[in-house]
Order: sequence, then structure tokens, then C-alpha cells
Amino acid sequence: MSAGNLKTPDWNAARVAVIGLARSGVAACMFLRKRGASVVGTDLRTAADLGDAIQKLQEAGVETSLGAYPDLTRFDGIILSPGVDPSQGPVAQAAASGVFILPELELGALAARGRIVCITGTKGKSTTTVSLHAMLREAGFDARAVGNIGDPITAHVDGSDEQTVFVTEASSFQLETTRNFRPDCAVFLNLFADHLDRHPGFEAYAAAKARIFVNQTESDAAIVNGEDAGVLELARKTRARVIPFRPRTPPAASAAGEVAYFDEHEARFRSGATVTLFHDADVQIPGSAVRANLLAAAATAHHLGVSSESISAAVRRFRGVPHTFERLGEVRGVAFFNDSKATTLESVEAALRSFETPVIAIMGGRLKAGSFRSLRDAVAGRARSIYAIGESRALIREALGDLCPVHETDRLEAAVAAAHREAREGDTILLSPGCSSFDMFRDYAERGNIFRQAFRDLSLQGAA
Ligand code: UMA
Repeated sequence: MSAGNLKTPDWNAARVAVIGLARSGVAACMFLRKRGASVVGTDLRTAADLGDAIQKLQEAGVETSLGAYPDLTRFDGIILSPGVDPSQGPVAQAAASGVFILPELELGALAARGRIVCITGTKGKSTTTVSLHAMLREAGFDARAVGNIGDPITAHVDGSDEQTVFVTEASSFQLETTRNFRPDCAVFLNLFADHLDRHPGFEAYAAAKARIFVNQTESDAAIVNGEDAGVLELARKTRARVIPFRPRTPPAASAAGEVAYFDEHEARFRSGATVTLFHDADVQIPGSAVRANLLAAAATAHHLGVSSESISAAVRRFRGVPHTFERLGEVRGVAFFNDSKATTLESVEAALRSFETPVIAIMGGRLKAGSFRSLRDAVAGRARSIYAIGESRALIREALGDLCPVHETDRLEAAVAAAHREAREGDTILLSPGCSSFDMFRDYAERGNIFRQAFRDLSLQGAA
């Protein structure tokens, strides 16, 4: 096996190490065993930390090496989980000695039948992935949402055929070590500095993401943010047909080529003729970021042959990604948004600024960085009150207490109930903590689920 024949790899009897035994690694091990490879799954954590997965792997004939890696230079190939940095330690040494390395994403993509849409960018990947998946399903496609969204592609390749569309969310970690990965449709949303703890600098981060384009050919498509100079610069690497989307300003009437944009309260796609993709009024979630992501998803769906009827039906039903500015619904005319995944103050600020109507915000937890004073502008005139939970309660009162009432509360459930008693019709109750959850909860998902349950309880009570 060598890089030269990677396009049609023969895993039968190959000796492969899979590094990292969480979601991606476990799926990759099972995928390779099914195809006859001799697999060693390895992880820096021990069996006690990794739990039931180890037994499942051993039953499938995967050898395991836990707490430390085996000698990686003795393998034909290495499959990397996204969380493993390829530039460090034994992985880098193995690569230098000629062992080829492939990310789990490409392992799956090489075996997938049908079309691969790959969505990347710094912000909005999950929203775009989930909404595009919904548009395709609405139109009756066998669409599978995989990748960074949480479900590894190697777990979803079986049973795919020429009609399947893989809607693949890809992070820089997953793209960085790709070789022949070639999406039929690359979607690039935006580009800001991120993950600089893992990548040596912005250039390296951007270069990792640009790998989405490098193997594309003229028969592929690249749907890119036409208002983001950084994205357009990277898109020069693609040979694919470039279709820009423009979330803010329509293109000049004379501009040639295909383009998606907003005009007169409609999302439109122009290529010779102009079609309406969906109407602004179809969008159930406030804010320009979600709107931009829905435009990218709709442009991609249109390119793949989805009708405007199916696109707008999916937009009308779209309530957001769980725990990410997710609209749960309304009780007594008060809307509830679950933004539990917002663990930074920047995310809280963006969430608050999405609303023009009064907001009762629930925030707090273990502050990771920054000062709640950075929220003063967004809070002033918008927040009816704040319910402060967790370790940072007093900091929130000190930073924002002169702008609106700040109620320090012990439990999230109590904060939700009190917020709802206080709310008036037309208000929004927003959980956007700006902090990690670890002082009170197992993780952000548990925090979001408790908020969701409190919302459901109020709905069931009719909360008159
Ligand atoms: N490990 C090692 N050696 C290392 C580093 C990690 O052995 O040097 C081991 C850890 O002990 C652990 C395992 O590797 O047991 C973890 O691997 P992983 O972090 O890749 O975890 P997965 O569960 O496989 O999750 C990965 C993605 N994780 C990361 O990119 C960090 C998930 O994205 C993705 O949903 C999943 O694959 C399925 O494709 C998460 C994420 O945080 C959501 N992504 C970042 C983001 O969105 O900002 C990029």
C-alpha cells in the first residue's frame, strides 16, 4: 500500500494503526476490520478511561494498545482521529519514516458511493450542515450528515449508492492531513483565526482548510462566500466551478455566472434565469449569521437539484442545531432559545445582538476568558434582566448590575421558572452562558438538556 494507490485502497491484510479511540477512531477500526485489515487501535488514555468501547473493539478483532502508542513505524498506514496533532511526537516520526497517514474523514470518503458535499469555514458549519441535510431529506434524497457534526463518516458508508449525498462537516483538523480527498461540492463559509493552539499560525490554519479545494476538478463545484476576501483567496486553489453566495449585498445586475444572494426579502439564485430559494419570512431564527448559513445551504441544495419548494419547507421547519442558538418554541408568547454551547463571551454577545425584542438572559458558569463588561453594549437597552448562575454569578452582577436587574440563582431550573414569571409577551428567554459548564454540569449538553426540560415542563403546565 502506498500513497500512489490510495484512490482505491485495498485494506485486506494491511497493518493499520488507528490513533485515538473515541468516536472517529472506534468507527475507523470497525470499518477497517470489516474490510479485512489487521488493526491496532491505540490511545494515550487507558482502558479505564475509555470504557465500553474497548470491549466492542476487542470483540471485533481489533488489537488495542492503551496508555501509550506502539511503535508506529511498523505499520503500513495510520488513521488519525481529528483530535490527534500530526505534527507532534511519534505520529510525526512515523510520517517522516514513510508511513502514510490518512484522516478518518478521507478513509470514509474514499469508500463512499454517491456524492460528497464538504462544508468548512470557521463559524456556522453545523448550522449549514444540518439545514442542508434537512433540505435534501425534504426532497427525498438519501442524505447523511457526517463528520465534525458528531457522527464519523466511516460509520455511515455502508449501504450508500450513487443516489446518496454525504453532507460532511469538516474542521481544519480533519482536512489538514488529507491527500486525495475530493469533494464533489466544497462549501466554504467564512475564515477567521481559530484553533491557533493546534495550528502554528493563521497561515497554517487557512492552508489546512484550503485542502478542501486542492483535488477538485472542473466537474466539481465550490460554493464560497463571495463577500469574504480570505475565502475568495483560498478558492483560487480550486479548479471547480465557483458559485459565490452573497449574504449582505446583491451582485451587480451585469455580473456574469451563477450567484446566490438576498434581495427584496428573498434568497435568490441567478444563473441566466433567477429563482427564489426561500423567503426571509420562512426563517424562524433571528440574526444575520443564521441567514447567511441558510443561504449557503440553499445555494448548495439548488445546485444538487433540490426544488425551491423543498428548500423553503426545510427553512420553515429549521429550529437550529441543538444547543446552538436553538429555538425551542414559545410558552405564553415568550420564546425560548437554547444556546448552551456558547461558552465564550463573544458568542453571548452575538446571540444577544440577534434580538430586537427584550431578552431575559441566563448566563454564567466557569468563566474561561475575558470580562462580562465586554457585554455591556449588547445588554444595554436589550436585556430586561439577567439570571446569573454558577461560579461567575458575582462577576456578572458587578459587571452588568447597573444596566438591568441581575438575579443570582442557585439552580438553572429555578432561573428558568423565575425568568418566565417575569417575562412579558413578545420577550425571549435566552440561555447563553458564556462560560464552561463544568462547575454545575457534566457538559454543555447536560446544561442545555436541563434548560430544554424546564421549557417542556412550563409548556405542559400551560404556564398561564
Ligand atoms: N488522543 C490520543 N492522542 C492525542 C490526542 C487524542 O490518543 O494526541 C485520544 C484521546 O485520548 C481520545 C481520542 O483521541 O480518546 C479523542 O479523539 P478526538 O478528539 O478526535 O475525538 P472524537 O470523539 O473522535 O471526535 C472527533 C472530533 N473531535 C475533534 O476534532 C477534537 C469531533 O469534533 C467530531 O464530531 C467527531 O470526531 C466525529 O467526526 C468535535 C470538535 O470539538 C465536535 N471539533 C472541533 C470544533 O468543532 O471546533 C474541531
